[in-house]
Amino acid sequence: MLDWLGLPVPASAHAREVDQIMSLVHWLMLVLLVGWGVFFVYVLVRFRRSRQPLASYHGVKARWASWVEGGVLAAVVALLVILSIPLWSARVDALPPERGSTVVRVVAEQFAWNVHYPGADRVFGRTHISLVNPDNPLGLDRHDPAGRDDITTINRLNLPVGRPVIVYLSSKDVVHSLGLPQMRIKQDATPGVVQPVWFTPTRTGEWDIACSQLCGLGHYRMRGVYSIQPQAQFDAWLAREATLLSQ
Ligand SMILES: [Cu+2]
Repeated sequence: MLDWLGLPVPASAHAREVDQIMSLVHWLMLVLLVGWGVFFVYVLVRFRRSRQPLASYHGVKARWASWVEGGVLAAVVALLVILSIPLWSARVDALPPERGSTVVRVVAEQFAWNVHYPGADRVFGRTHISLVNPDNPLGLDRHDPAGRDDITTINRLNLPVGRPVIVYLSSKDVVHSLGLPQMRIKQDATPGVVQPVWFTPTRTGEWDIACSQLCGLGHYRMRGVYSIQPQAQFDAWLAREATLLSQ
């Protein structure tokens, strides 16, 4: 029932719930489109000039018109109150505990995604704007003890499958938007704000990170890759990056 929209593969724990709402909204819109379309054609024929030479200024008096309006209103309110608001609050009210989750910072800039892993100590090193340069786009302080083992990448977000991921999302310049279609995640990255986003990947695979806000002339090339990997593969990658750091 959910595949008729042609959505990307659902690869996170909450993906199907989002799809369900999208599907219901589309069904409602389809019913409205066809319903109003048929009614419009009926009105054109029924009130054509040859049959109705004099205009009526009183409008429709029939009861059924109000019932139809009321029905549409009830369907929209039901979608919002029964489905959308509970799903939204489940997504944003509380984060999963950091212990047991993969925690990562993503800092957007024109036109790249900077990714920051806390390393083996699970603590992010200090970052400061004065340290930002082309070789250190995150401004990470490697002299900070917590920052020595931190791993950074550009346009590559590797994550393990099967446990929650918390992304602390921010931006260095303008408003960008982290779009992970297969995770059913889309969140604006706003300068000056650190916005947490979380999801639980349920499927391995490699897909595009899309910037979903028109963020400047190079917006079209602000493309990254995210890869959902088995835990062992992810751990091996982190270990490899850690060895590269110590060389
Ligand atoms: Cu962007």
